[in-house]
Amino acid sequence: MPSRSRRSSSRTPARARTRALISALCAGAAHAAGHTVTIDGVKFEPAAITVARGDTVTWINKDPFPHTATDPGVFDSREIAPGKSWKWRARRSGVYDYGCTLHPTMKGTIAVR
Ligand SMILES: [Cu+2]
Repeated sequence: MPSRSRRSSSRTPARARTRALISALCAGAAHAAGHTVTIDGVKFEPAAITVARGDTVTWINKDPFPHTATDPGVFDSREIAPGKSWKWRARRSGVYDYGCTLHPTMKGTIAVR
């Protein structure tokens, strides 16, 4: 059947165009990923993460008392209340060692590619 074969042969290029469009969108600078660090049991989890420039890191405090995510001179969440979160956008590459100003044993690292 000529009409059926024509239809099926036109399907592949359409799909390829869609795939090309999606990968073009994902390759753009505007495509930023989100990462989550959970604060639970007086620990950052995961303690070390690697993100890309432009990505966002969100700390979620699951403890029943406040914490901070602080790298002095780079970022400072101030007190994140229980059940609340705080977001930071990684704009420059580098390795950022941070901690909680309220609990000196809490340490974390963010590597920004
Ligand atoms: Cu803390």
